[in-house]
Amino acid sequence: MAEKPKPRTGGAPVGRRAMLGMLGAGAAGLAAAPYLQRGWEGFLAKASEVDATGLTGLLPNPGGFRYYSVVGSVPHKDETNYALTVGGLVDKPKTYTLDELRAMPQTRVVGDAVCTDGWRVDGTPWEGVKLADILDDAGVRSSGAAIRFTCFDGAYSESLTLEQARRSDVLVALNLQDKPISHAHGGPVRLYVAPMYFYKSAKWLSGISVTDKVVPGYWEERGYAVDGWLDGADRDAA
Ligand SMILES: Nc1nc2c(c(=O)[nH]1)N[C@H]1C(S)=C(S)[C@@H](COP(=O)(O)O)O[C@H]1N2
Ligand SMILES: [Mo]
Repeated sequence: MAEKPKPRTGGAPVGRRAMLGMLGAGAAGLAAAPYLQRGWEGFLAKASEVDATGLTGLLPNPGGFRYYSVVGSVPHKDETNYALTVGGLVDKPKTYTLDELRAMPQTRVVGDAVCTDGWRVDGTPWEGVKLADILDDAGVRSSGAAIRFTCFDGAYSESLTLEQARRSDVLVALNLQDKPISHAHGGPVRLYVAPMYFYKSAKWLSGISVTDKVVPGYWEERGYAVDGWLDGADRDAA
């Protein structure tokens, strides 16, 4: 698979050592900030906001995950302002609040997170609403063939075929490792597509639109496979 080009905001690329130095300075500046209370993950999220190179994804993280975002800063959303809009080729377009998603039947999927950059976190429990249930509620029209996902970071997008989207191991996920998904991991709501590379699992999910054909997502427009199957995935599973 093609190597992921690291997003840049222009100017000369910053070397990894220089970047780590900048992070060190940033860490001192964070001492009085609430990020401290969020621990390592909060630090990584903040560091990434000040790191336009995206290289903070190279830092080790005790949880095994690395923080990715294609934009520098992402608004924080919670039950007071989160909304998931379902539309496109459906009979009943709908907008869900976070509380409405929490009140729906929850499914637990234990699966792997495998990034094309070479790191992985195996056997992680995710919980949330089956995407299939949301599609059933919306009433997908016969002309619908694929799903386009959009994100409140304002930049990322993803896609699945309708058949892939209806699998029982594809979640509109609310919990990760038995806790509400943190902002850094794409909370309060992200997609989790267990049988595919982790780039398919869009963070900060805000839109689900049924389309008549697959619209390639952010990384797919930049050379990634639209079908992101992991090696050994059961492609025919329901
Ligand atoms: N909105 C959004 N979703 C995203 C990404 C992103 O940059 N923005 N990166 C993808 C990639 S390549 C990976 S590996 C995972 C990383 O998830 P994490 O930051 O929770 O480890 O999110 C995926 N979903
Ligand atoms: Mo990734």
